[in-house]
Order: sequence, then structure tokens, then C-alpha cells
Amino acid sequence: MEIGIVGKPNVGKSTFFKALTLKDAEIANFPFTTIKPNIGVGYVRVRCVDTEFGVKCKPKNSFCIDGNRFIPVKMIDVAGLVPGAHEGKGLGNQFLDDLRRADVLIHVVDISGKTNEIGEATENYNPERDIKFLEDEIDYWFFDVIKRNWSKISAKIRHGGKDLVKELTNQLAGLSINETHIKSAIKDTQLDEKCNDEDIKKFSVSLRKVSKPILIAANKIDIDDKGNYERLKDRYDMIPVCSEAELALRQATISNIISYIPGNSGFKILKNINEKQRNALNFIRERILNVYNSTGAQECLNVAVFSILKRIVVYPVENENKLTDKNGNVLPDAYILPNGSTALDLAYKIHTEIGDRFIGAIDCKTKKKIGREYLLKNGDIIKIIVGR
Ligand SMILES: Nc1nc2c(ncn2[C@@H]2O[C@H](COP(=O)(O)OP(=O)(O)OP(=O)(O)O)[C@@H](O)[C@H]2O)c(=O)[nH]1
Ligand SMILES: [Mg+2]
Repeated sequence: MEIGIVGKPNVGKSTFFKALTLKDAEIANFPFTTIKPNIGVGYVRVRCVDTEFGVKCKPKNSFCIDGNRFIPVKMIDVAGLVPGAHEGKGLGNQFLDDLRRADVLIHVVDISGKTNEIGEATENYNPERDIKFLEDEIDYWFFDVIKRNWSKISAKIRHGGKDLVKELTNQLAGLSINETHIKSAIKDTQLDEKCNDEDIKKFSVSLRKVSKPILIAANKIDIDDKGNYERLKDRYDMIPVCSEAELALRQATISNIISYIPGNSGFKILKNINEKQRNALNFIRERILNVYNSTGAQECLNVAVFSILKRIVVYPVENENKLTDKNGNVLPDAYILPNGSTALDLAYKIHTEIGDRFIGAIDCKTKKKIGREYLLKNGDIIKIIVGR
């Protein structure tokens, strides 16, 4: 699973990415600082199941702080997009190809309205315009990809007796688009092999909505002095964010200046600091955390993965009584799986060989034996039984 970060230049995409991944990304107050995509690992946060069992976990593929399990997700930060990118404006829309494998997009917007459409400083810009133009540019990207392949696809259907859904699924698999997405968009737009450009455009819009849903990160909430967030929040899937604050809190945590768990509504100062540092931390506490309950950055990842993509977290173990792997690590791994995944899907996710040799599984909470078709639930702890 991958999360793509998109938006126009200078809105704080790289700051948001860096805060969540702590990977070096270049940040600067001018447009097009990022050209090559930054790829990194962020973490979603869930209540660890170890708390339910009164055991202490020993994570391997994730980490746990005070009963909060942080599970890795891949993130990609790309260059800024400007209106007309599909016609070559700005850096064009070629780099959207870096987002092929994204399952969900987080659109970082400067909610304060202090960045114009091409990424320069301004006042009183309406950030709602960005929401529309960004959707348009992604639609054009989809349209271009489908259009490029269209004559091949329609020829195969007309002369080769091939099936439209299958052909589109094959052609678009590289865009992280599956058969369910395609069926839904065909049903929605009545696409058939005789369609024209206008029909393909409509199909692209519908396909984008199901295959690359967009969450809006209303960034720079700290300087939103025009009340844009309050005006727009009920109309969109939108989370108030201060990426700069999240980055500062994470860096202060690494330097042992504060203790802070990403996503929390507060932090503790651990040592004597100078007045400048104290003022910066007080600002974050009073103007961000006390008002919005968090910096919003962690929440964006959680909402994207669990509310929008409806993923679940499952813990595979090898010993159903001790909840350990074969080396005695308690609840070592936490996997993020699509809702509707089965016990067999989990086995294949662990290893192809485990999937091939699957003969059954145990639900470690009830100790009941379950079969390959068992539908996994969020928080399940599962032992897979393999044959020889
Ligand atoms: N006030 C405020 N400024 C922010 C926030 N997040 C980022 N910035 C500033 O916005 C400017 C642009 O940040 P970047 O992260 O480089 O933006 P970008 O969207 O990656 O820009 P490009 O790579 O040029 O497309 C920098 O000066 C950041 O310090 C925030 O939450 N609040
Ligand atoms: Mg950038």
C-alpha cells in the first residue's frame, strides 16, 4: 500500500512528508523545491492488541510506544502541480507517473490562502480553487493514460472478441487500479468500446474517484487568519494540519528535549531549554494542540488508511498461547490488510510458501480453528498452520 502526497508548489508537501517519515526532504520557501520524488516510510497509529491481553509486545516490523503500535506505510512526495500541468505548465504532469502505485492521495493545501496558484507568496487566495484544479489535473493524467491505450483496447474488443473489463484491467494494473474499480467506473459512466473522448473523460473522473481517493490536509492552519478552514471544513474530507509543528515536535523528541507520541494532544518538556525554544513549544501547545487536539499530520495517515481505504490490522503469530513468533517475540508483526481479506490472504502476505502450504489457522483470541475463507477482523491475532 502506498500513500501519495500531492499539491501545488510551496504548500508544505515536503514538510508534511519529512515530519511523518523523518527522512531528509528539501524544504524551502520557493516553488519547485522538490523535483525528484521523495520516497519514505510513515507510520499509522493503532491501539496495540497487547493492551487487551496484559502482555508486553516485542515488535519487529513496527514499533510500539505506551500501547500505541506504529505500523509502516510507504509514502511518496512529488513535485508541485500547477493548473494546466497537463498542457506542460510548471513541471508538467509527467511526474504524476511516480504516483502510479498510490492507493490514496493526500492533497496538501495551504489553507491560509497565502500561496497563489503557481506557488508564490500572496494574500487572500481562495484555497478551495486548489481542490478543484488538482482533481482536474489527476483526471487529465488518467485520461492521457487511457487514451494512449484506447485504440489497442477497442480493436481487441471489436475484432478479437475480448472483454472490456479484462482489457482495461490489464492496461491499468500498473496504476494500482483493479477490476472492482473498473467495473464501478464502467457502471457509473456506461463506457463501451464505441465511446468518444468525452466519454473517456467521464470514465477517467469516475475511475479517479474510486481508485485514488483524495484526503485534504489543510496545512499552515497556524496562519489561517482568514478562517478558511472553518468556512470549508464541512464541504470536504479535510483535516486541519500544521506540518511545521509536527516536524518541530518530532525533531525535539529525537533531541530528547520533549517526550511526544505522534498524534497526541500534548507533550512534556524534559529539560531546561532557552527562551526561544520555550516560546516555539508554547506556541505549538496553545495555538495548535489546544485548539485542534493534535497537529493533524498523524491523523491524515490514519484517516487515509483506516477511514478512506478501510484497511484492517492483523497480528500473525506462531504460538497461539504465548502470542509469539518462534523466537519468543510477543506480537512481533502487525500487517495492514484490505477489509475482506481471508486467513489465506494473510498466509500469502507473510510468505508465498506459507500460503502454498496453508492447511488451516487458529483465531488466537477464541482459540478456535478457522479455515482459508475466514474473513479477518481488525485486531485479529492469527496462527497459520502449514502442512509439509
Ligand atoms: N506557517 C507554516 N508554514 C509551513 C507549514 N508547513 C510548511 N511551511 C512552509 O512552507 C514553505 C514550503 O514548504 P515545502 O515543504 O518546501 O513545500 P512543498 O509543497 O514541498 O514545495 P515544492 O517542493 O516547491 O512543491 C516552507 O517555507 C515551509 O517552512 C505550516 O504548517 N505552517
Ligand atoms: Mg517539496
